[in-house]
Amino acid sequence: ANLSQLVLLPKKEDMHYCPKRSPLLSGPIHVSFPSGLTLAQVERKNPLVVRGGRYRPPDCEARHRTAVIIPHRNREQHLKYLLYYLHPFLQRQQLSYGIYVIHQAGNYTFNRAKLMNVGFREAMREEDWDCLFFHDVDLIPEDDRNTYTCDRNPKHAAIAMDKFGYKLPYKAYFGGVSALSPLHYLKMNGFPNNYWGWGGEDDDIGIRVSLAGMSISRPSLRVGRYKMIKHKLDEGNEVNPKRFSLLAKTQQTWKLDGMNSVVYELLSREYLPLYTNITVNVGTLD
Ligand code: BGN
Repeated sequence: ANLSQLVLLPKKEDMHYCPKRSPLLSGPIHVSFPSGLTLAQVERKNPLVVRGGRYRPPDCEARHRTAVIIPHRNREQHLKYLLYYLHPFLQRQQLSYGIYVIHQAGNYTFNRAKLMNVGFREAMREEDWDCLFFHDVDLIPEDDRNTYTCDRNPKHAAIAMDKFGYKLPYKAYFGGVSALSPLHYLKMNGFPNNYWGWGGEDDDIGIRVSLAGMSISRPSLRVGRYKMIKHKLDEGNEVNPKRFSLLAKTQQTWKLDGMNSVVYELLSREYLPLYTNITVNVGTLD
């Protein structure tokens, strides 16, 4: 036999792994928002998704286990469209995955970053995920070569959003969709808990990445494309006037405030057909 062929043969125990590059990828996705779409239709289109929004490829062993964490309140329409696109997208990438929606109970000011900390803890409690995607509910990926797996450094995935003309709005931008391994997440003490309302928390997270000695990895502009579902600024998520002063102090606060200090009350955990719904009381600014 040809020696080089023998050497290149996969090891027996690796035989069943999915290929390194999924043969199911199709590249650019045309994103539109069909009116009248229902969650029941999304369920029917994804027969292999099981309780809690989990999936594993049917005919090979996934190389990656990714949890998608989506902070949420009063955005049922956005969530429906995101699930409609995200489930088939992740399946084409041959990932083993789970989708977690972290729902902030009550009407107090929204706290996106703290909900991410809750999502991290509650997802890791259930399974040994090797990558977490922190995902805004209103961003739809437009190219399935934007793989939902982690890099050696924290990854900013939403680098080309339609509302910013498909380029970064500024160099340090870390908002929208980002991907961190559990090790990355703990190294930077997770995300801040004290940003209430819109703005700044993503910049804080970006600063934490570098304070923890890591850098930001990014996909190419060609594949890191997202369409944002248009909406008005939500009630209960007003622009946070404290964001500038909080950001100026990140260097002093990141080790004290974050994953090591997050306090919340878990109200419910529901295993729905398309996602795990975690409802939480994150408290108020004291
Ligand atoms: C920035 C916001 C981000 C937001 C982006 C894109 C702040 C902090 C003061 C500089 N940062 O200006 O949170 O994601 O715009 O909209 O407001």
